[in-house]
Amino acid sequence: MTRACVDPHGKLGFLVYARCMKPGHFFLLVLSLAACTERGGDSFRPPVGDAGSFDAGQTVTPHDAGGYPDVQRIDAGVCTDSVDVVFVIDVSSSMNFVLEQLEDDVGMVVDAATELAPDPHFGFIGYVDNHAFATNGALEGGRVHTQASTLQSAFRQFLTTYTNPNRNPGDGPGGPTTQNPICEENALDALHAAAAEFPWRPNATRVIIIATDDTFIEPTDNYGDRDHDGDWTSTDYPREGNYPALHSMAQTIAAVRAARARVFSFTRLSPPGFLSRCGTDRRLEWSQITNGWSAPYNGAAPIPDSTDGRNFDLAMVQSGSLSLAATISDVVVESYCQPPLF
Ligand SMILES: [Ca+2]
Ligand SMILES: [Ca+2]
Ligand SMILES: [Ca+2]
Repeated sequence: MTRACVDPHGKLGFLVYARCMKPGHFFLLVLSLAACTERGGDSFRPPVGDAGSFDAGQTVTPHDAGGYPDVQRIDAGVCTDSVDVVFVIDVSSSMNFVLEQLEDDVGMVVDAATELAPDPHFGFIGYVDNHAFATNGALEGGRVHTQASTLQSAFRQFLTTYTNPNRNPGDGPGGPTTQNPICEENALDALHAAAAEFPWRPNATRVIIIATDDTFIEPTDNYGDRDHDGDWTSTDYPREGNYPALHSMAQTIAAVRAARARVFSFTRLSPPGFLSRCGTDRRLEWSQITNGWSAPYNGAAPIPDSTDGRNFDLAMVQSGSLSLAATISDVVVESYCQPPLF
């Protein structure tokens, strides 16, 4: 006899057997059936909160579905979540390859999400030392994209308008160029905006994807203060400007958690070679570019770990050994109908 938990979308969650039952096996079967009953087809997909790699043979811990008004699991056999995914992308000048890969392949992500549930919603925030939503989408004043084509246009437009001339997205297309005096980029305020300002739907599985090759600073520091002297008005290269860090990492994580979203990040696990490094000064050491993503930041657990997400190696994306779109599709599928553990 073979029993299977089948989720509402037809995926086999797990297989159990009981042909010649020994007492211990029978106990296992009872546990398995109980899990099927309690959690429907989701029960045996591995949780996505582990920052490490998956082990197909690992013991799976059921997710806690309770306690949040927008997470309905009354009938655990039926999950009717929609899918909301926001891309938060560092569009500073070393990040061309990410925008180009997304422009080429984001259709794969849209297709994977559509397979989970019809009508997925997407957003895109580009950031350097400040940020902006791409507003050429179909809904909600353009912040919500419903198809690959408008996302592709937005990735290309940000590449041309902000990445290549070193312009900050929050300054708009007419903002000053060559405006990025320290290497750290303002991921926190961009993530905070994704959490707090994207029009998430009440019953959506919510995923935030961030890609960056550096760490960030916190209030009351200022991204435009090149030499950290409390003034940001020097106009010699690399020009200063007033780009205050507005949210701490703790505030940003709190906002993501309040939005019931997960953050999956693509970041470097070690500093780039000398010739590939950001050419300006920096606040934190090169060895600290992992901080907040795959390593603690001022002693606090990194953002993906704190939001039931996971970090991936951006260097592998750059070298072509990890597909950005396939990996994003995978984490969206893994997250679907799995209430985040926090
Ligand atoms: Ca940069
Ligand atoms: Ca910067
Ligand atoms: Ca200064």
